[in-house]
Amino acid sequence: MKTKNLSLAAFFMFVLVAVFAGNKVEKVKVYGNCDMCKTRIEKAAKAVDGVASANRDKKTKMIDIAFDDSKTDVDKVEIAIAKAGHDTEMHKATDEAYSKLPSCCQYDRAKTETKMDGKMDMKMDHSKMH
Ligand SMILES: [Cu+2]
Repeated sequence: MKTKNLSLAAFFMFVLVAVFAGNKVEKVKVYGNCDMCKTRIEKAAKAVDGVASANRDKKTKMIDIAFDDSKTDVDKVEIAIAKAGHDTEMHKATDEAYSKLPSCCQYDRAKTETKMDGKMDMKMDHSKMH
């Protein structure tokens, strides 16, 4: 009976290792506004091969990404999100991808832009932009 319990315990250990091997959860910040953004971001993350689930909290802007680290990594997921038009701390969306977002989804990225090209010119003439 004792050996049976031991082998049972060993079996469960094996199952646990098999289930959790290669599975990682990472939390990263993704910029966006509304529920449409949330859906778009999660869809982009889940489209990456190896991603099991993605859940973004609208309030904290943090996305939980569960993925198989033998197949993908956070970098790849963040690049996919950036391609969908949303900035992450590590990967910025291109202006083109950003401009394709519906206007309600064009989150405030003034700060990140300043960081990106080092432009500190606040006297920019906005009338020329329209
Ligand atoms: Cu949106």
